[in-house]
Amino acid sequence: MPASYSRLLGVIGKPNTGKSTFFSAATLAAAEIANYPFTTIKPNRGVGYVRTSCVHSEFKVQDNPNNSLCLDGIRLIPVELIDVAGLVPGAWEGRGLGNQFLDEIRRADALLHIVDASGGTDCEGKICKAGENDPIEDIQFLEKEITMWMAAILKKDWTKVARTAETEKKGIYGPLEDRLTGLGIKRNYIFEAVRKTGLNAEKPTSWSDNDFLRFVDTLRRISKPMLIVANKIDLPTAEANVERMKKLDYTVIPASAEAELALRRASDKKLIEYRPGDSDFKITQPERLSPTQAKALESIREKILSKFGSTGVQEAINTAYTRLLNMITVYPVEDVEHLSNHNGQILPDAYLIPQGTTAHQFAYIIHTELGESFLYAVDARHKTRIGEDALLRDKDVINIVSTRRRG
Ligand SMILES: Nc1nc2c(ncn2[C@@H]2O[C@H](COP(=O)(O)OP(=O)(O)OP(=O)(O)O)[C@@H](O)[C@H]2O)c(=O)[nH]1
Ligand SMILES: [Mg+2]
Repeated sequence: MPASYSRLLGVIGKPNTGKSTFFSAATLAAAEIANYPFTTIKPNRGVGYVRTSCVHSEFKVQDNPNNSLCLDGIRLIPVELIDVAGLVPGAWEGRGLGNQFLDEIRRADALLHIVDASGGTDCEGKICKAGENDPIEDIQFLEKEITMWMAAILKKDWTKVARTAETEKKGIYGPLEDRLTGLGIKRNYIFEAVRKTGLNAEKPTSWSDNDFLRFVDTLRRISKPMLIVANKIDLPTAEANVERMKKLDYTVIPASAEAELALRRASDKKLIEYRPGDSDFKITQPERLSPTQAKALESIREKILSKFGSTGVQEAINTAYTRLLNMITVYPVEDVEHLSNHNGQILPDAYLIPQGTTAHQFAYIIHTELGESFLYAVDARHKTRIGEDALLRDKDVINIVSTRRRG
């Protein structure tokens, strides 16, 4: 299986909001779920999917997926998720499972913040009266925690770093990059944060404490983009909160992780026909369902699917990839006529790659050797030759022509 251009999604939030339920629903991997805070201590890693309509129907071919799955025209491309311990206020200073949690999201490229939209858990995840907790406060506190954690990492020797950067006239980018690579933060993110905040990178000693925090907060938004999963929408107190959250400047996906988990498990047992992200399901074996199960499924249909269009779990993962990470899907093939690889498998692979990737960069993503021996690419849809600098588009089917034969 070719290495996919993989990104890691961090499933985060305060305790008891449904992170592990979301993770389990998305990956069908086992994860402990319970109605009290800090059920998860050790992180769970698993594979979920980005859902996209497969190009095989457009090309009128039968495909043989290899690095991904294809369910009746829906291509599911594997992506990695990590479910971590809950975060409580003061985590950056070590409260709760604080720093341990934060360390686990170092490698995450984007964050799914699971919020209890029903307001039924307090700021530490303990059950409270439904509607009593304000999820908007949960959003704000979590962002602050992550910013403070990043600031604490940078602050340690900031004065010295800032002074040296100025006296040696080397600028602040190199030293910042050294300290931030462990958090998956690249130099271009640092450039962007400096530009957005309008701070003087040549004179970091002139930055006030407030400037410094503003810089770190901007850097967090750029390097760890986040969306809000407004979970537990099956509960009556959630709806008004979802509407309030949507008025703020966040991407908010209403969700019921519990409903998705029930549907995925029923589908896994072949009791229903349901693909992740579908807006409805079909009961295939009514005789095998108990009256309670049948009622629970009907309630999911009525209260969630018909009302919100889906359970939101798949939509959250897709939105993270398309909107937060700006990824597109491209299908590499070795034979433009048959859309196959050298084994004759048709449309075997679907790659998630960043928008703005050129044909030549794509060759490197597939294989270093293919990048090095790149000649040109062929767009299989239009049967046209495209140059190395051509930007690939979503759902492109691309053949890379190189000086070497692969096999
Ligand atoms: N009503 C409702 N309950 C949910 C939903 N998702 C999760 N829950 C419940 O919320 C509780 C906490 O779920 P978990 O998935 O363990 O939450 P967590 O965020 O991983 O919790 P910690 O690991 O303790 O931080 C459990 O009782 C779940 O059944 C949902 O969509 N709707
Ligand atoms: Mg958990």
